[in-house]
Amino acid sequence: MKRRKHHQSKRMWKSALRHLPGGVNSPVRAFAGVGGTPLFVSRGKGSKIWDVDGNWYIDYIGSWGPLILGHADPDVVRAVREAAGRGTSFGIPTDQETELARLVKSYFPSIEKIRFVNSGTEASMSAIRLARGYTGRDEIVKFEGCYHGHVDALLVKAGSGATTLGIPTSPGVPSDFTRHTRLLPYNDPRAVRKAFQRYGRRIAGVIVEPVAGNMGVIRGTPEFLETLREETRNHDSLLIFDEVMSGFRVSRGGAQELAKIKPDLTVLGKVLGGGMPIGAFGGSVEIMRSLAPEGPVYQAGTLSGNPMAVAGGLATLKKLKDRKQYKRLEKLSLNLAEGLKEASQRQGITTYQNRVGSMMTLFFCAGPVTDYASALSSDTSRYARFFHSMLDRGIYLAPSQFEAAFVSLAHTERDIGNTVAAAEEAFREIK
Ligand code: KE4
Repeated sequence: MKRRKHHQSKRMWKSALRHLPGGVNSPVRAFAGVGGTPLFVSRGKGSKIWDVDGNWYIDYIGSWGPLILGHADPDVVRAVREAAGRGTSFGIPTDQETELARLVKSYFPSIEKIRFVNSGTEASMSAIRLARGYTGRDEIVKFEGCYHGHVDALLVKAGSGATTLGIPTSPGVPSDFTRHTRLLPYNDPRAVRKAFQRYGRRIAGVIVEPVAGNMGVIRGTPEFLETLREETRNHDSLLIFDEVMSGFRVSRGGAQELAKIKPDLTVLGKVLGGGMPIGAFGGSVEIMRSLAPEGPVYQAGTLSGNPMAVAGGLATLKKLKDRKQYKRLEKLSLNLAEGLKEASQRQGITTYQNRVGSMMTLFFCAGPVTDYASALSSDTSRYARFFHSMLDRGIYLAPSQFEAAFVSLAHTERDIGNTVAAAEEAFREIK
């Protein structure tokens, strides 16, 4: 196998390190979880990306979830280009924001009103404030290994980069800011019932990834999610589903559609913008009317509902309307998962796979992986060797064991076959 050259990436990395903290604008891109020098990308098209040295890769990150249609989808690019030509931002209402709201509501019946923001973090942060303002309570419950963006009050035993970098609780967050954040183990209905018994009436809301993707992929069990719904309802707390990653991804209506559970608030992002900066949170009219300017809970944003982001979102979500798109994603993803499992078995490598639709994680442990503790039992150094062995073979996976891999509608059966073949060689190499 021809070793790939990365001279330009190395040169750019040196320069980036002089100007950007850790050389990146988001920690997980720095390869801290797998070692080595990050690649610099020059362009993407469909399922492929090209680095600045001209090497191409089949991409399973897809910008960490947004690119369910693949890179540079022609309809998305055209829509964003045309929006830009009409003006990049106004800070004045546009009808397209209302059109996107209507389209999201048609996919998420639990959402009667929605507010657009600029990132998943902003959406989670705003949903927490709204839950506290609406209920008049302070306590928020989150789960170990779940990540809801870098929100001060939620950066406790967060997943994603915070796990990859081993920062269970970030410095810079005063203990006063997390005093009202209660942490419970994921997928533990008993712990949920106990918590509500002890302080249910003080809980403003529970925020959860119904399909977790930030400790690697772990599905919330039906009993866990149903217990959350029952206990929050019985104690007049709000159930907040963070579907930034799972929304429009695991199903057109997200994890709530699969689980048939109606949360009080839903947090969205990623696919919502098709690669453009956007987030959103929404719920019943009754709750959302507490939000400024209708109600007293303040929330605002210069670029919220930005025309180019909204255009990218409309173009993306319109292409997801036909459910057969999810049938195709399921077929491709199942083939990939099966292929990887069989290859690891043939090579005698212990792996455990979690997959929900087109998001999946191959854990390097015996499993089962059902919560943060079992995810952490994975052999991260073996994952790192696998990651680099796959990279050398033109397959770009998440540079961390505690992330998800995403299949897009631009991936082909040939991509999947090539990926499984590369994995067979990589498993052999890391034995
Ligand atoms: P952003 O602020 O990064 O747009 O969204 C935060 C967020 C909220 N909720 C969930 C469930 C999320 O997965 C995320 C962000 N996900 C990570 C990937 N694990 C983003 C990648 C990164 O931080 O660079």
